[in-house]
Amino acid sequence: MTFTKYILTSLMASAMLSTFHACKPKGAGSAVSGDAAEKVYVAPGKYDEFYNFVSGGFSGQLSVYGLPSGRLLRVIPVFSLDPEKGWGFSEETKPMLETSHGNVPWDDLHHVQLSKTDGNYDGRWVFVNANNTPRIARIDLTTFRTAEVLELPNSGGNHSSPYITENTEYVVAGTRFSVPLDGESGDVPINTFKKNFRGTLSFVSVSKDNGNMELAFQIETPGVNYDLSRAGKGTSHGWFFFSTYNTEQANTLLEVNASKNDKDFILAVNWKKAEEYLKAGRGRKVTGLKYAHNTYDEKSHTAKTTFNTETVVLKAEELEGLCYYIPCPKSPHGVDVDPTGEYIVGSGKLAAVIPVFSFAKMQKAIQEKQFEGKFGGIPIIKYESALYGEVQKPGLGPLHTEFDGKGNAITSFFVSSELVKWNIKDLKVLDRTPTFYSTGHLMIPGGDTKNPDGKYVIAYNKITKDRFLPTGPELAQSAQLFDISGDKMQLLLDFPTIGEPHYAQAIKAEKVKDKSVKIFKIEENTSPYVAKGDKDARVERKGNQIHVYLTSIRSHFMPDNIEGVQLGDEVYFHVTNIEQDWDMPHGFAVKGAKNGELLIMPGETQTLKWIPDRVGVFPFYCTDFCSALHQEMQGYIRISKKENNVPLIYSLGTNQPQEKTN
Ligand SMILES: [Cu+2]
Repeated sequence: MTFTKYILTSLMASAMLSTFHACKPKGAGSAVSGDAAEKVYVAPGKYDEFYNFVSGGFSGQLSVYGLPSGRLLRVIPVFSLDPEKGWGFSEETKPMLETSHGNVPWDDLHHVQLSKTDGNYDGRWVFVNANNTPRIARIDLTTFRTAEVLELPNSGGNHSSPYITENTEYVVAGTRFSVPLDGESGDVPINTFKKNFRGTLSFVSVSKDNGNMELAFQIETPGVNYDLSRAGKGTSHGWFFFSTYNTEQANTLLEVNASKNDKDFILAVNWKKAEEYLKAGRGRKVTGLKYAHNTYDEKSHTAKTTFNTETVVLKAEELEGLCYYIPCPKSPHGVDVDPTGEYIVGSGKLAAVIPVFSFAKMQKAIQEKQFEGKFGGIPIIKYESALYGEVQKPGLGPLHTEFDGKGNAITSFFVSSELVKWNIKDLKVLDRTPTFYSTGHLMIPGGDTKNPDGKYVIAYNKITKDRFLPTGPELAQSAQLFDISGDKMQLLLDFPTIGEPHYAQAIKAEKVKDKSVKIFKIEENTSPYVAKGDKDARVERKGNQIHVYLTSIRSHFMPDNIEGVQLGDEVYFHVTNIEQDWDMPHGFAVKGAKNGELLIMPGETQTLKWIPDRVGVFPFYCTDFCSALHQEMQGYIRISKKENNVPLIYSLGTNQPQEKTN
């Protein structure tokens, strides 16, 4: 087996090398045809047609591009500190990074899912996953800011996530790493994987009114690795499909030991049935857990963390009709459902074919019990009984498939570094085009919905040797845009990305753009630290805490001279931006602060904590260029020795009150 694996590995390696060599001669020069520039040119002052939400991978953030131009519009901080926006640095945003492990300042953001109504994007929210410390975040598309983060218990690497059902009933997360469950002792020998390690699938409900997430239930399964997943839709609505690997249940040298089986599984879950079992009280209540739920309130402009302690677990092997395995060659990555919901495509990253399963055949097989035994107590449907057919000789290393809405699928191939278009009905390959290089995920706008917009496909490439000007040892990973409106895919554009672009989604701009919040109304600001106008601006001492209630407006802070603070004090700058004008944030920074800046939107209050470490006079200033007199937007705070007689005073413009200050 090991020998076969090594042959396979070297075969792949040589295929990858030959891909590089084979592709280079027909590289950028010849791969781009004459009208490409015209097709991606968005004239100055014009808007793009799509918003493209792209995973930032190990940056922990989400980036937003315009399509077709590839212009970077915004980086939305989610799981990682972002000094540019003060995310995780202001007192108000710190709770958003809270977890059962404490404040975690980073994560690995892989997948992006736009909220759906009736199987189509509704433009309300984007959900993203944290792969390292398992979490799901919800970004509000009126503010383009992270509104909520929910930690997941009983999970070890939240990779198969955050996939969404047809009406955003649930955001679903399968654990990448099986682990001993949180409620039980995890202090077990690692080589007891088969006995003690379990896989969990988390179903997180989403409120239709405000998007709030709650962990509704988890399904406990045998210990395997979950990779990706997709909800059924249309005819298969009510089902969820998860790709698994390491069905060998290895706990060491997975590159060999988890690649032994010819087939792993797609796990089909009947989540409507799960709801019935829950109602019937068949779930097991698990207590003594700890997982964080962080929410950001745009009225108080403040995040809070609550810790949950319970969940309900359904044990798959004990509940008939809940789960079925479908064999799938070989270590599948993508499991993708076509726009009708009838066809389920498995992309085995070590497989030589692409299997397409039929939902109708699968249902028939279940009814007729066409099983080939069980795995961990869960029935395995016979491969042929669920199979619609195989795409033959598609390429090497299929990873992920999306749909063009015209009866075709496009699959990305990492090893042979290409996109391959094939017909869903007759499974014939129609077209193939090289990518530069080694594509992971691909994306068609709406490509996982009932109504894809089959105009473009984007390949998200892992390797970009020779595509951009050299920038030292590391080169930006890239997005590569192709026109798919004709029979042949046409390369249009490369653009660099932030971190590692795993998955991405794109939505028509008109579904989002008119809902954009432009300011926060100052009269609706309920922050306990707001200063709604200069009359509220003040400095107060509470023990060793100094609370500075600052207002900012073009082009001054009120107050801008502060004295009477002493070493040992903690200073809290509560800055309210009292502007009520779109695109008019102010920043705030103070010398020596072991912190980021604040970036405060119009009508918002944010707080910077600063512990002075020496005596002196310290300037603070606005960091975001706001007016012709931005350079004048500054102030001073004086720090005196402990036990002095400098009174606490503050002023703007008047040097009042005229206290004597030694
Ligand atoms: Cu300013």
